[in-house]
Amino acid sequence: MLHHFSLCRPALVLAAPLLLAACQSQSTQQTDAAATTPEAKADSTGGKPKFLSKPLVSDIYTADPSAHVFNGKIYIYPSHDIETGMPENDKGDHFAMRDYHILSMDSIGGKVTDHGVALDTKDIPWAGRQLWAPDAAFKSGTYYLYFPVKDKQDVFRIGVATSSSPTGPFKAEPKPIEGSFSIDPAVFTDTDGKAYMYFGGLWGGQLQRWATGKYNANAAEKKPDGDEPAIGARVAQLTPDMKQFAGPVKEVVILDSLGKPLKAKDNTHRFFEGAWMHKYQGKYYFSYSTGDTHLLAYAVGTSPAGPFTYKGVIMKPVQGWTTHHSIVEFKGKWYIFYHDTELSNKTWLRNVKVTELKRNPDGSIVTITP
Ligand code: FUB
Repeated sequence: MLHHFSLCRPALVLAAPLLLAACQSQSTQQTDAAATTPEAKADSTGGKPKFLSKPLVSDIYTADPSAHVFNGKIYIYPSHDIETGMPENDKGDHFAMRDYHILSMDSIGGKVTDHGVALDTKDIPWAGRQLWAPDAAFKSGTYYLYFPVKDKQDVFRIGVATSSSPTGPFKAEPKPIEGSFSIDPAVFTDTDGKAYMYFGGLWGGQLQRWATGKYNANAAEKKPDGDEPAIGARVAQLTPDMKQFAGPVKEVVILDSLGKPLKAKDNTHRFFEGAWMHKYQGKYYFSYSTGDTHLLAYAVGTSPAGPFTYKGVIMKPVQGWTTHHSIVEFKGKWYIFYHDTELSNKTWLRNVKVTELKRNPDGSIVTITP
């Protein structure tokens, strides 16, 4: 991940002093998203709102929302952004998150509950720093929280923690998932009950350091950028206990309309970070962030491990450098959860949002302007 303000959309000035003490609160807070978030700002060229949706919560900063429906209710597993004063750099050191808060809502547009701290870095035995984008899954009475964090050698690994409640608290396994690396785990359980983890992220997410299968700390952060195939996300099936990889880690291949793998230099289409999988009418929709071109894109395939054929843009750039999303069906409609920086206008202090995801009759996704 890299953060060039010159690449960001025009800055908005929005004063939103947050109660930072509340960020550390472990108590349950109720927030009426519609009532407490700032009003959308009018565009200077007309009366059109500047933002499509409002932040779901405004008393803490949240990002990277992974949404799931458990027991008829929506649960959101986001990153918890905080201000630590770490200087901004190309490795994303300023994303120095330390814990997770889980959010829930009974309905879209209804009250959002912040369930307080569900997992803290200090309770992960192998963790060093930077608790980035998580995901969750449920199987046989247990909720699983998957999280990327740098280990004590400053290498991103993916861990798993369990709870009997969707909101935690979660207890971390003593070691990271064997063979895991990089960031942004997204766990998808297919209709046959098999579960898969998609993961990986370029640049600050360290995926390029694993090109040979072994860790190379000296790999160039922004290469390859030429005619060679793009670096793909990774996918691995999970063991029945959901705590390990059941088989080899494979690369997710995205093909262009001619059936050729996307090239590394094709940064408006290729995978960068933030993978997500959902199934619609028997097809597998692999969606992701294009990173330095700030798009959410998708590709479709007939198998959970791919290959997938690039189909289009789900969402145009948001305010802020990073784009990260999840897609979930709730009461017959599809929704996309995403983030931007409406509350802070700082790339590392984000806020999660939701809007409806619409499709054309052929299953293609209608592009959203956020
Ligand atoms: O939140 C930290 C990182 O920023 C995530 O892991 C990426 O997907 C990007 O959103």
